[in-house]
Amino acid sequence: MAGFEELSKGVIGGNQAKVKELTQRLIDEGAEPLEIINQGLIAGMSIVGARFKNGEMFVPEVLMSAKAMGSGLEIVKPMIADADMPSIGKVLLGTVKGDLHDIGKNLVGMMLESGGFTVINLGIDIAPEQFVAAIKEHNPDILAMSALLTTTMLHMKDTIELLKEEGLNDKVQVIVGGAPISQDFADEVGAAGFAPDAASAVELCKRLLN
Ligand code: B1M
Repeated sequence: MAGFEELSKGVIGGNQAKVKELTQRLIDEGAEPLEIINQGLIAGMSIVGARFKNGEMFVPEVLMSAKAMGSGLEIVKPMIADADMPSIGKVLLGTVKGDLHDIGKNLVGMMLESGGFTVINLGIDIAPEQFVAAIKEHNPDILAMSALLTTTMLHMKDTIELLKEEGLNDKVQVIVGGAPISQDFADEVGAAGFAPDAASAVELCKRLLN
């Protein structure tokens, strides 16, 4: 069916009105909701992720694309039973204690959602105890922590230590990211992975769950 490619282009261009119109047109023409999501919306967002990683697209454009994708999803979601919604894993996301930066974290959350993950975004200033309580409540596959300050990044270590104490380290894989974080730091604190940007975070989560 024609139209999926046009829909992905709408997502890539961050054009909410076009994405809404094309999504509705595809539904009217009898396209399956899951096809619209996979071959149109997610296909477009995957290209956005790759271009962002290569430096061909920048943060404001990616945010526009994520919003455009969201406006298409809003239309098709009610047509799909919750059990059929494609989710390839659950990610619990938050900025660590004492840290109020959330622009990059939210971008990571949007890209993960666009990549097919269920994301529970806890917000900012999340203490190790709050991460642990949320893991017990939501049972995620992955815990993704963000830190932008050299003073707060150490709370990632505290959280991983607390997970071990609580016997949760076998149940959830921890990944870390944010401007001051490196692969060396991730190794040092015992995280399962590090992602330097939002697109890499999606790739990393997919790799860890494979
Ligand atoms: Co702040 N700030 N800030 N700040 N701030 C920085 C981080 C800083 C580098 C600026 C500087 O001095 N050059 C500096 C940190 C120095 C350091 O520790 N080494 C700094 C400072 C010092 C401070 C304050 C202490 C300033 C003060 O009050 N004296 C204060 C601290 C407040 C607090 O958190 N307790 C503070 C406050 C703020 C604002 C509130 C004003 C605002 C935040 C608004 C908000 O987030 N809602 C702010 C901002 C905007 C910045 C800069 C300018 C931009 C950060 C940003 O959003 N970048 C920043 C300087 C800079 O980075 N140029 C700075 C865009 C974003 C898309 O990138 O967050 O790196 P980023 O996310 C990337 C990757 O890192 C990665 O993917 C994202 C997308 O590709 N990623 C992950 C991020 N999280 C991930 C999680 C993952 C995986 C990947 O999961 C595994």
